[in-house]
Amino acid sequence: MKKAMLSVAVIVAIGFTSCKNNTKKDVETSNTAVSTEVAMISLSFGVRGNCGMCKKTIEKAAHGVDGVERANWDKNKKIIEVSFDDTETNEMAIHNAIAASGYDTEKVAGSEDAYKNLPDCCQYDHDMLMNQSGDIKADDYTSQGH
Ligand SMILES: [Cu+2]
Repeated sequence: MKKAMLSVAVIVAIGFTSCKNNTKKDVETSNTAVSTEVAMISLSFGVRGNCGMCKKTIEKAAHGVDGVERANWDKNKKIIEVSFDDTETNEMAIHNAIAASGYDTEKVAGSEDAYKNLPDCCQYDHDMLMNQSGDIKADDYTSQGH
């Protein structure tokens, strides 16, 4: 009889231990999720363009870069906001992809061949001002540091 009681106690003890282990695992998983988010970088830079079709082309080009999670071009301000995983890509890769689709960014001139193939309404003026909000100036942008 005493022996039976003892084995019940042992089983209960094992039960508690495995519960504790499960809890610990959950905590570790959520820590990993947090550190993934820290690797995301968000920034914005000037891109020339005219209309909603330009917006589609520019954003599609940005999304074509592996690691880009979000791309939103503002046709009034001539600014694109991008979020990307900096372990997978970098800012210049996004500039280059947009330039290859025919659009000037503030660091890379757009491909002339791609520009010629854009619809007439999209053939923007190469002298167009970028970053028209006044919120983001070229100087502020550079001082974001690298
Ligand atoms: Cu357009």
